[in-house]
Amino acid sequence: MIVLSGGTGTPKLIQGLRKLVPDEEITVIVNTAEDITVSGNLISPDVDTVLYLFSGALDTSKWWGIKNDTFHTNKALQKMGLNEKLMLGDADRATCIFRSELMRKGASLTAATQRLSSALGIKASILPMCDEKVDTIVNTPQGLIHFQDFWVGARGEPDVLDVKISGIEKAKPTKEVLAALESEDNVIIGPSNPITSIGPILALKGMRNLLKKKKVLAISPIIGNSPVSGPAGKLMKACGFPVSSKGVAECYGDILDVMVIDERDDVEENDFPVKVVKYDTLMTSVEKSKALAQRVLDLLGDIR
Ligand code: GDP
Ligand code: FO1
Repeated sequence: MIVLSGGTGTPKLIQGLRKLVPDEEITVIVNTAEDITVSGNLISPDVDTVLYLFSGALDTSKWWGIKNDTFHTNKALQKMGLNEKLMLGDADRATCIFRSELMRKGASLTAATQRLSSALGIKASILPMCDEKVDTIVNTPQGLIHFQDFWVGARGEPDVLDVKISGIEKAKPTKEVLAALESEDNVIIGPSNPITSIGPILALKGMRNLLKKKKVLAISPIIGNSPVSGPAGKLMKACGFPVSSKGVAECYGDILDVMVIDERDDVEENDFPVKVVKYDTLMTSVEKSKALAQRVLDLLGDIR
C-alpha cells in the first residue's frame, strides 16, 4: 500500500489505515519541500510527523513534534538572543541532530530516515520523496520567502502571488521510491496540501508518467470552498486553481482514477473528469479515520 503524504491530513488517514493494514505493508512517500535547517540541524517536518506517527510519539493535538516534549534548549537559546525559526522540542531536536550527523558523515536523507525508522522500531517504509534539497518558496508582495517563514514566521498572513519549488528541476524520485512504485498497482494521495505537500512529489522527474500507469485514488483536503486546516486555500488561489475539490482534481490532472470528496460538498459527481465518490472525510477521531481508510481500500478493491 503506497501513500503520498504531507504532514497533517494524510497522517490522519494513515492513523486509520494502520488499524486495517499491518505497518509492514505500508509505504509512505513523504514531501520534503518544507525541510529547513534550524540551529545547524535539518528539520524534515513531514517526514518527522510520519516517523512519530508510526513510533507512537506524535503530538496529535498539533500534528507535529513529540507529545510531552520539553523546549529547554529552544528557551535557553532564546535567552541568549537566538530566536529559532521553529519552536523545536528537545526530543524532536535529538531526531534532527541524529539525522544531520548521519548526513554530515555522507548519508542521504533516505538512509538517515531508514536509520531513524529502525531506531524508533518502525516497521512501515518511510521514504523521503527525493534526496536532493528542494525548498518551497512563497512569492509575496514583500518578496520571496521560505514556506516556514511564511507559515510560522508570518503566520500565513502575507498575500501570496505565486509558489515555486526551488531545486525541483534537478530532483528525482529516489531508487527506493521507484522500487516501491514498481511493486504496487495502487497509490493513495492522502488529503494533503495539493500545492506544498503533494505538488512537490508530483513535480519530481518522471513521477507523473509513473503514476499514470497506477490506479491513483486521491482524497480532497478541501471541503466546500475551504481547507480543513492550513494555507491550502490561499496557495491554490495564488497558483490559479479554484479552492474546491474540483480545483484539487484540476491540480492532480490526468494521473487520477478516483477522487473521494466530502459528503458535505455541494457539487455534482459527474461534473468531474474522474470517478468521484462522496464520503465523510472529516477525520475528527481515529474511528472516523479508520472508516475513511476502509472506504479507500474498498474503492481500490483491496479486500481485508
Ligand atoms: P502539512 O504538511 O502540515 O501542510 O499537512 P498536509 O499537507 O498533509 O495536510 C494539510 C491539508 O490537510 C490541509 O489542506 C487540510 O485541509 C487537510 N486536512 C486536515 N485534516 C483533514 C481532514 O480531517 N479531512 C480532510 N479531508 N482534509 C484534512
Ligand atoms: N509549526 C508552527 O506553527 N510553529 C512552530 O514553532 C513549529 C515548529 C516545528 C518544529 C518541528 C517540526 O517538525 C514542525 C514544526 N512546525 C511548527 C510545523 C511546521 O512548520 C509546518 O506545519 C509543516 O512544515 C507543514 O507541513
